[in-house]
Amino acid sequence: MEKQLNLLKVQCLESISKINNLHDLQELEVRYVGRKGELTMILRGVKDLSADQRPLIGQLGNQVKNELDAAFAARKLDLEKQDIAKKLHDPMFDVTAPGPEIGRGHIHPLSQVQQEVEEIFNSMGFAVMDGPEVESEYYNFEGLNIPGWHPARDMQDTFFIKGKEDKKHGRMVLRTHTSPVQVRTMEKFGAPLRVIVPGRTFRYEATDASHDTTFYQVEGLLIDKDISISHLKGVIKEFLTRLFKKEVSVRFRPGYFPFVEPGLEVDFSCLICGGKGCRVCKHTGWVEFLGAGMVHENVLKAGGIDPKEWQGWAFGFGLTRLAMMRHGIDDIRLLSGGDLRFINQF
Ligand code: FA5
Repeated sequence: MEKQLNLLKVQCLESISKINNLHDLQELEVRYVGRKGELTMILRGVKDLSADQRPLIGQLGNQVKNELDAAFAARKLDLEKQDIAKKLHDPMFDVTAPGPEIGRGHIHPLSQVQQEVEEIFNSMGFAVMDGPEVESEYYNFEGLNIPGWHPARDMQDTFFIKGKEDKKHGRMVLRTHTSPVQVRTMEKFGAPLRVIVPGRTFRYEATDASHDTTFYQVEGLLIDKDISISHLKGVIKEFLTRLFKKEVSVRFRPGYFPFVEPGLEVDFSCLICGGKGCRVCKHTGWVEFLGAGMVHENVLKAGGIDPKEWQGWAFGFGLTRLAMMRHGIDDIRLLSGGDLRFINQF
């Protein structure tokens, strides 16, 4: 077997040196060192050798295999270099031709909808604001008329950040809504105000087709003189009509949020099932779209605005749910699932 191995090595090395194209080299490699190649066949006999012969021949077999692998790799590199050199001297080879196209990314469907929302509100005179995702308890709750003892805190049970605490602002939380930016903008700019605040929000929630622990909202805030709910209705209807480019049915219900008085819940007809009922609208035909109402006087005061002189309304809607409607997506979790087969459809 030792002789067989040495003979095979000499023959293979000689054949490698004579090969002058990559295709033949690959065939030769399969013939000698492939899974069913000659070397493998010889080595299959090792198990039948005597106990003292087995390690010696086994070792030689490995050595031959390593030498042949190295010889194949070296010859492959040589032939590739020759190939490139040949191409460069070929008058028909265009060195300036572009290489293979590099795959390009595209804007995430959520960001696409966010851009559309910003454009529509911009055109109605609203500025786009931003606020911190890790927020103080004060701005997320107290400043919005939700003190620590208030039962409404339970509606937005949330994630607290360990370790950071400050006397005035309390603990730090992952904001549960974009509403904290209401008091922040009032403090910074005073009245009158016309802003929207798109951003990421977090809740301690069990997930399902329409609920996630991380989702996007858009806050709207308008403070001026002689402002009423009818202005809110007009703005929401105009916004939805422009966004969906068709009449969407909107329904107003009384709602409770400690930072508005009176408070409203606004739903729109489910565009996934056309109002017939599906798992996204929980078989009701309506999708919970936004919470809204006239800004509570305690919130105006927290923002340094005199409630006797100014009024306003605020709303907050789920941008993620809007993106689902816009693109007919029937499970919210797909949007942050990172599956390229899904995301590349947009
Ligand atoms: C709020 O978050 C209030 N801050 C809205 C508000 C602003 C009311 C200003 C009054 C004045 P609510 O918890 O209902 O309200 O959430 C608003 C929207 O966020 C919902 O209508 C829904 O579209 C979306 N949303 C809420 N929870 C989730 C969730 N877990 N996953 C996805 N979207 C959600």
